[in-house]
Amino acid sequence: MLRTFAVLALLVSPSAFACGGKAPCGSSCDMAAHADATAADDVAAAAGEKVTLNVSGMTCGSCASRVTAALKAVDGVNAAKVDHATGVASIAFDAAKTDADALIAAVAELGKFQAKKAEEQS
Ligand SMILES: [Cu+2]
Repeated sequence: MLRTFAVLALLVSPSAFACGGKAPCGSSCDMAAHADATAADDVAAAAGEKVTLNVSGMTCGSCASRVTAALKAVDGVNAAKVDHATGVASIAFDAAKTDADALIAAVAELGKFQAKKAEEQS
């Protein structure tokens, strides 16, 4: 558990970004986006409305980092966490400032990934 957290911390820390400017998937790093990623990683503990998106097109941790950074750059996002292996993006946001459609659009703007709202679990 502690180890998992350490790995996650490495993934989201710009200085520790493993690809050094060249993501393993062949796309270049967007370091500006990484620097912008100030929102929290703990979605469950964050305030606001929660939404889960399914993101397709991610092939590695660098992809997940780019999607995470794009989500966190959206005004009103309190926390975001993205898993490239499952394609699941969890976001906590202020419903007065943004909505799921804006989050989906932010992912689409990266050009490489497609997001859609996960099926509601009831
Ligand atoms: Cu990648």
